Amino acid sequence: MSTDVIPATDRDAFYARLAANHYSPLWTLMGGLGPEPTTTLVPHIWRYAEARELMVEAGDVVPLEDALRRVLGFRNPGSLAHQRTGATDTLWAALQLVLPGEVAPAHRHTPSALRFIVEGAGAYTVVNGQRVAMEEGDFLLTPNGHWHEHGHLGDGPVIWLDGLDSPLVSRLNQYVLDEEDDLQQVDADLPAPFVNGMLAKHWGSPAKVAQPLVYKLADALEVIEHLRDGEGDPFDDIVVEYRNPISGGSVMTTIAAFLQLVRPGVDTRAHRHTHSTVYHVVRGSGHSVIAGERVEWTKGDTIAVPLWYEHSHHNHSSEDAILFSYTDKPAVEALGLGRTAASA
Ligand code: GTQ
Ligand code: FE2
Repeated sequence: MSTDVIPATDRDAFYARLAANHYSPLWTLMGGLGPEPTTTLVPHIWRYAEARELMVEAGDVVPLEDALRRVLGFRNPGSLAHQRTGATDTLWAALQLVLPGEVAPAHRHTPSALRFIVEGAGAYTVVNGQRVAMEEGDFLLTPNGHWHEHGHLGDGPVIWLDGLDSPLVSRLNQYVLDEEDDLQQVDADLPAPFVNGMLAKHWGSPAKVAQPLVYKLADALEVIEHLRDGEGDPFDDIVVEYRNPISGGSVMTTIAAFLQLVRPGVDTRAHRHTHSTVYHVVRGSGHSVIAGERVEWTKGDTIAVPLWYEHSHHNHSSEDAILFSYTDKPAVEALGLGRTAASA
């Protein structure tokens, strides 16, 4: 082995030969890596007043036959031109509008989906043959692989927040979609007690749904009420997790979901973590401080906190502030990448 210095041009020629023959010299690839996770994405708030107006306009501009699903995704302002990002690197967030009489046809996909109903009444979703009514404040699940379609038998628009792990699933090259022209056969005898219970028909065909698909706001608020006078979590105040009662774990393999009360007068401590979060304001108003910037929020607003951004929540009003949120924490932890740091 020679100890002579190799001229740079020879080195360039060598690198060109490596590339031409499909080799990667690791020592040229380590730039930009350091002890902290990084993302081009930024914290952002989509205000309901604006989003709702655009959503209603989409209702005029695009008939549902054309759109199939009238969904306005919240695209993170830090997304690169052709990047399939959502609100965060891993989580999609969107508003969806269904007008009376419309039907969004049946399909299934590998991303898991959740919905939080923001306004309106009379819409429903059918998940693996089970029809589930959508009422304001309901939290609904469409775990991956489950057939689903949406319809609306009532009056007036129904708008909900969609949350999916589709950016994560896309990065894994695993976004697979099956579409049907026909609507699903609705199982009249699948019992409604899947709503916050686990009574399933035992004879005949096996249950097509293995976990509850709906969680009512009133039930979650009741639990929060029991906890209100306690100490609360330093970073989130009074927070409860929607759980899968069968596994005891998160509602879906990749996504965990929460409802929290930030009590009047509360300032939570700041922290950051390697999972990212989408918050949606259910009631009241307040502000968060994200990476040192104050973000005021009120009912209907949706806020993205990409991974590793420091954040805290504040309610300086005299009313309760209720936030719904979901994260990719179960996915991040399953990969062994979970990490949290409290701020001083
Ligand atoms: O309603 O099934 O926001 O498939 C994105 C993809 C909603 C849905 C979204 C979807 C849906
Ligand atoms: Fe879907």
